[in-house]
Amino acid sequence: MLPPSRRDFVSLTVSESGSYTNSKQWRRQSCWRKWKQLSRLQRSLILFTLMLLLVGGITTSPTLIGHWRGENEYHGKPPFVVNLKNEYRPILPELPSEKKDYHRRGPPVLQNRLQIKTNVSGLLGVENHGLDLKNGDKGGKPVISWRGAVIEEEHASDTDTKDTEIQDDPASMALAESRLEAVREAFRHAWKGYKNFAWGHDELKPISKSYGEWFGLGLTLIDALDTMWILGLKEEFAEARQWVAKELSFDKNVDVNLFESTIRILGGLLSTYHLTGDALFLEKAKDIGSRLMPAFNTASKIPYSDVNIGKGTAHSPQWTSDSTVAEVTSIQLEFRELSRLTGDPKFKLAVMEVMKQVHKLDGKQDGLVPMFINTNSGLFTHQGTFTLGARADSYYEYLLKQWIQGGKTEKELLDDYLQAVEGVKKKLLKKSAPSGLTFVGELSHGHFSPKMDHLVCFLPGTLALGTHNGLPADHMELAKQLIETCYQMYAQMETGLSPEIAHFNMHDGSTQDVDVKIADRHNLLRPETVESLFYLYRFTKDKKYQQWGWEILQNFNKYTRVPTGGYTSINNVRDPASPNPRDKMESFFLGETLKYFYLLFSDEPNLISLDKYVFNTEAHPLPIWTQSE
Ligand code: DMJ
Repeated sequence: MLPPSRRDFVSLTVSESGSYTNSKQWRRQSCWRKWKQLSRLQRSLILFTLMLLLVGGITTSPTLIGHWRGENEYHGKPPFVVNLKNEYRPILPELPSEKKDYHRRGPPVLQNRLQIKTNVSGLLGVENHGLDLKNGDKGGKPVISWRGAVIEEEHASDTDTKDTEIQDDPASMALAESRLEAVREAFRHAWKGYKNFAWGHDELKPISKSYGEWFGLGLTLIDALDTMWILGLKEEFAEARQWVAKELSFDKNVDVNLFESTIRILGGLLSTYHLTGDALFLEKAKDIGSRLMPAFNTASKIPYSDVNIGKGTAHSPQWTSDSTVAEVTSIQLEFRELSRLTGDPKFKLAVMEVMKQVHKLDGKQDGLVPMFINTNSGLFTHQGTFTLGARADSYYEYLLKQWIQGGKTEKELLDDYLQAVEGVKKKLLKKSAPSGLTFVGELSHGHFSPKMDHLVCFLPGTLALGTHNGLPADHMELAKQLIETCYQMYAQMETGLSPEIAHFNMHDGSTQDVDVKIADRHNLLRPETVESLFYLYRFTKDKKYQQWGWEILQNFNKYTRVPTGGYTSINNVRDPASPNPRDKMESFFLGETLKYFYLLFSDEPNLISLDKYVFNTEAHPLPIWTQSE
């Protein structure tokens, strides 16, 4: 781990107007250079004079003293200062216009609220309005950080390489900012479509300018909340928050899928609560979490797939009493966090019972799990097929992430994860021809299939995260090989966009690595490759990962952007002349894909530090618990 950066300003840039002013950055650069050219004595003298002025100013300014004592209109809660322009900002009182509505104030306060040692009961119901409160070591009064998006020098950086030079280079900074702005612009465009044609509904249908319902719960809006916060889209966030406060009700006679509503709705509400400190989101999270609990009332304690959140009843799909393995093992991060926040262990106990059973279950091969599990018997069914793709994928992801969330203390989770990675290497990993790309295939009753879902592209990111947390270095090597493959799944297509499923050629004499069956040529705006590019860039600082992501974003803009607002999934990534829009923008495009693009293009390692947060499988960051909890 490298010594932390000693920069004094926040590198997150949140531009109110959306316009980028290059000249300001140049001015800051040259000031900084001049400062560095001064002698130590000169710097000390200047700092001493500034200190004198500051102390003098504080002791004679009743307004500021009032702020610190809480004697103001915030009823004892000090305000926080928006750092909108990537500038060092001294302690200043708030702008008058920002005092009216804290939701308009941005910027994202990304301090992990857990790791600042606020106790659980203290968190409940508290509205700290974006304040960055740091308790003193021995429970003393909180100290206020005025630095908005949070960068504490003493906190370790995510990256293993020195990135200060990269950030100091004006050309790199300008490039990064223009890409970040491109992501904000893409988000605004997607949001425009959603707002105009699908407001409050689950999904935008951008071509027909209408909407689709899945659960009837405003899925896209909830999934996108923390993305807006992270991107600094204050007005959009405020409007969405208003909808959650006024319109969102879970008291509805509707069947929802346990997994999908947990990762998108419960996960989205919990992470937004953590980022904003706004108790509204915690209240909503408690409500939906409680309403999902009937799913666990089964003979085996393996949950049903569907719950009626109005009636409090749950059931399997009509055609089977099975649940999907990935679904029942990828709800743990969210329910565990809900227990921690509410102090009610029932949520955690229910989901950990599932993990305990799956841990002991027969039918795994080298740590690899089948795709189905029966809610009556609690046993794996349809055994014999092993994949890292659909129906199993996030089981592996959540083994590692639960271990990280819990402070790396739950050994069974780690053991299962490590064994599974060895299983992947032994049974599923092969090389393609002619280029020798490493890919993860599938096993069906002993027969290897060179089929790889785009969903598998979560794996490089997860492997890299494991190495970052002390797991073997060869996981990182594998991650680098696999992300190259995932990138090639885009680059080798005529549109530069990946198909849903690729088949890799393995025989000598092949002229191309990737084949795509006609039925697999669609692209649903999925996030997994961008997600992994983000992890790989965060940990290596290798610019090629940003470059690959940039190419992908441009191709999304070229082939999936709908002029009247929104982005659409497409049917044919092999036909640039006619990609054939499907007329659907999945909620994860805003919840995950655009968020990971933004984090990928940001050079700020503390913009959602991976040492403080763990992302759920829908890209909603949840706090890593400290050892004492
Ligand atoms: C998301 O809902 C989640 O990432 C899930 O784990 C897999 N499928 C989609 C995105 O592709």
